[in-house]
Amino acid sequence: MKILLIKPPLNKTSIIGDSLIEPLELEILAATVSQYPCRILDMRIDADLKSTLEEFLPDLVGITAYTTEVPMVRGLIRRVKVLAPSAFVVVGGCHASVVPRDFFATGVDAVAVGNGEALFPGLVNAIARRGDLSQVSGLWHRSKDRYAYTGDPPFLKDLNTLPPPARWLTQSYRHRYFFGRNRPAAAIMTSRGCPFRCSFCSIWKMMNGKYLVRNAEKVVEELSDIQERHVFIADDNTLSHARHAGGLAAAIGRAGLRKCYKMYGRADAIVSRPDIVEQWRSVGLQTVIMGLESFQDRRLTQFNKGSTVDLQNRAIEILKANGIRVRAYFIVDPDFTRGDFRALLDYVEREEITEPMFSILTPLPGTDLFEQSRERLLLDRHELFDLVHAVLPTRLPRREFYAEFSKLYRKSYPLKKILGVNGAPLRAGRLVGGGLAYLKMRAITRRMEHAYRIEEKIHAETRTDQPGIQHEAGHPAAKNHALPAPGAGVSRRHDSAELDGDPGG
Ligand code: B12
Ligand code: SF4
Repeated sequence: MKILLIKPPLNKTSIIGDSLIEPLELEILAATVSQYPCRILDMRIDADLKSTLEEFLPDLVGITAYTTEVPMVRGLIRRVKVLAPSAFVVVGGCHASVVPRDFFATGVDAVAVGNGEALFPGLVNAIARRGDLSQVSGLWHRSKDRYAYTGDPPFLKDLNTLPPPARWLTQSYRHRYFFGRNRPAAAIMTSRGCPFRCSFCSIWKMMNGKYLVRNAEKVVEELSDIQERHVFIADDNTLSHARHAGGLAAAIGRAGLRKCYKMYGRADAIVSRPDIVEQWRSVGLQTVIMGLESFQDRRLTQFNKGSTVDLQNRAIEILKANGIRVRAYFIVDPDFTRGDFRALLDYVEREEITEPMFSILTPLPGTDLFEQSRERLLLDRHELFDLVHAVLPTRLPRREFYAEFSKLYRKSYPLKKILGVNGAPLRAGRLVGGGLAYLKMRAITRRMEHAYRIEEKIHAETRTDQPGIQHEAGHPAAKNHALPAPGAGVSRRHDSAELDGDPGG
């Protein structure tokens, strides 16, 4: 029983690309079935699907997909079905979990819902023994001309019983993974889920509202095996569990690990426990990524963020006082006027936020925001749900909206800042590195200005042959919060759906 796990290639239309992170989801899945020969093909780096299939001859091919990757993954499934007709093909991940039927037309053998650790070993064993797939919970599986649902997937209860991710399977790619200017960079998860309920976020839905943390010793053990000096902590929210965050920093300190960390953190957690921030700084915390989202309390309330602008400002001060870089994410509402764009830029300048990132408010399938705004969706192509396209109507004319959006980046990253001059003597290395970064940023902002052209092109090319975003969300985990629409991935045992479109690929 040979297993091939695939990370799809990068979208050609993707505008921002300042990181390439290891496919943790696939390494995590592979670790759960380590008794079988397994390979990971990261097509963002190695696109040679044909040779890999011909040489490895997998019995099972598992593919992961974000919403933006749906069209690409549909094509990929069809190619695998042609090149390796006898392989069982399963797709999973955060999009498959909320809109499983988006993959039915490809002829995929199964769509996995929810966290894969609990489901994958059962699925692999069932296929190896030609067993009954209806016994594997959390699966939409092909059965004659229908897809049958096997019922709610088992939810993760304890992260400490899981084996460490199978990083050896990405050994040949590892030097290529990076985050910003940190290369090579590894990724690790120390917790899963988030206790907050932001309306635009799908994470808490995916985890059924649960927030799980790992034992500090287990994390330190995993960190000790990581070769890279730069480590991106890919948790959704590391600092909100004070005991976990503090205990982890202490354990890293005791182990004497010398690494540089980047992590997500909320303003309220930072303000309530500045001592934990200090503790982390002393063990190598370099950057905190904060979803500040807005410069106005009323919008924070609207997003159900559970934070205030005052808290954010205090958190920024604490991080700066500790010499920790702040990468701050802001949401640009399609409703923005020119005045709003100006006010956001003023806020970024006033608070001296050196690494602001901007994304456009996007109702990702499975979120509360999707439920609230699905009737207003203007664009329905999956690729455009990349947070740099306005899929909802804009108040400003679209061209002007994108010009203003691009200006946010241009003005926030002037040449002087990218070169890191600030009165210090300019070294050759920094001049070259900074110069290249500046040119890259200019290219990105120019593409953003013309984002409306990309949206027109994608719409024209795909409107006729690919179904767009489904107006349905069906993750069983979301059933208490968002309303699954009729016919969507509902959670009754052995529910079924017609195969729609071409099943053969
Ligand atoms: C790190 C990260 C990134 C990294 C890339 C990571 C990578 N290796 O690809 C970077 C920074 C580049 C990035 C970029 C983007 N990201 Co991002 N990112 C994350 C983050 C924080 C962690 C990802 C991770 O490692 N998760 C850990 C793994 C274990 O979780 P998982 O992927 O869900 O996998 C589990 C299950 O889904 C399932 N599973 C997954 N695949 C498969 C396959 C099979 C066969 C099976 C059986 C099961 C299965 O089992 C896994 C184990 O439980 C998540 C948040 C999150 N918690 O996931 C957001 C998240 C994935 N990102 C998101 C978004 C929107 C984006 C961007 C569009 C944002 C942007 N404009 O830059 C881009 C899109 C990139 C693209 N390729 O299109 C959304 C995706 C929502 C969606 N519906 O697609 C998330 C969920 C955050 C959110 N706010 O909702 N991201
Ligand atoms: S946006 Fe961040 S704080 Fe809000 S629910 Fe998602 S992970 Fe939690």
